[in-house]
Amino acid sequence: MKRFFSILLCLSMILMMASCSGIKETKPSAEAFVVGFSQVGSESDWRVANTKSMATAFENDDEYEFLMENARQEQENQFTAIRRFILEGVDFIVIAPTVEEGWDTILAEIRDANIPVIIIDRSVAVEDDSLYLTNIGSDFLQQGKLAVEWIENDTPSDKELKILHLQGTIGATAQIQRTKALEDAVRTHSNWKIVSQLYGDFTEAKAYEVMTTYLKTNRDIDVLYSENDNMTFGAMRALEEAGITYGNGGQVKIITFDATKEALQYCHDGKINLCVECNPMFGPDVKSLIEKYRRGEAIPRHVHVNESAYTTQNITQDFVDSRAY
Ligand code: GZL
Repeated sequence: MKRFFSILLCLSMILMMASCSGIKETKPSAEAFVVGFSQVGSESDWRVANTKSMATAFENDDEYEFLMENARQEQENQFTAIRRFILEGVDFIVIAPTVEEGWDTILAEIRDANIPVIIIDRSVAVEDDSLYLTNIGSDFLQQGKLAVEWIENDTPSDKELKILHLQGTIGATAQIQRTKALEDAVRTHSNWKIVSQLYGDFTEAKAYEVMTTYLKTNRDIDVLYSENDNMTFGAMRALEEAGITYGNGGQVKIITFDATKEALQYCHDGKINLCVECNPMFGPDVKSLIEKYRRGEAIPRHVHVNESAYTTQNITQDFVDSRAY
């Protein structure tokens, strides 16, 4: 409703101006429930699919007006967008946080403006978790554990294993938890060794750059543990250019996270050994949580999306073709 009065004020000003200039203005839908969404960026295929899922969920419903701001992976850009949402008097705010730290102040500003907020995808590390209604997203630690379990089943317990670790955006929940799963496993497997941890920022370009540099002086790798598909695609290109084989029957076994259609195709074709799913398609779930809130119904504090892991052995071409992202 806050937005109604700010729109009314804007509208009356526009109408005054229009009456002078003769410009016909379409009336903004003052009755719409306005959702302001601060998205991480467009760094990966996963993110693009998540944005599409969120936009589709709200833009097909006249009851909602959906305002999305792309932060280009910068937390400061998220703060700017959120302060604009507050000024505009949106009815609800949804945040996909770039990193976990640094959210206490802005979430308090949102609370002081009496605007409800949901955290999606990654999490925030705040003193007072009553500052947001719920966090809907993946269990990233479980994703990492699925990958570790695959390595355990695939590797004789007495074989030395050299693991190259490609990390996503440092401080993002997906990076923190996928890294924790691997580091915990290395501590309990004396024959496993992380030969290096490279920073790929969840992007193909950065991963290609750091892998190319690394492979100039290091070639002795058994497993690539890559924290998202786009970094994996960059790493595959660097491995090819260095003349190092990978996938089924190759020198380097590849483990990747997200399970986008392109990665699953590589998996089906034997070029990637394991795809751990990270489901971005939860826009409808976010909308139904908001509708529960609007009806005054209780909302769970954490909502996990269901996910699996895929190998060359357990997927078919029809399965790959059927994938939505
Ligand atoms: C996971 C999401 C991660 C994806 C990456 O939920 O936060 O960010 O795994 C994306 O592809 O960049």
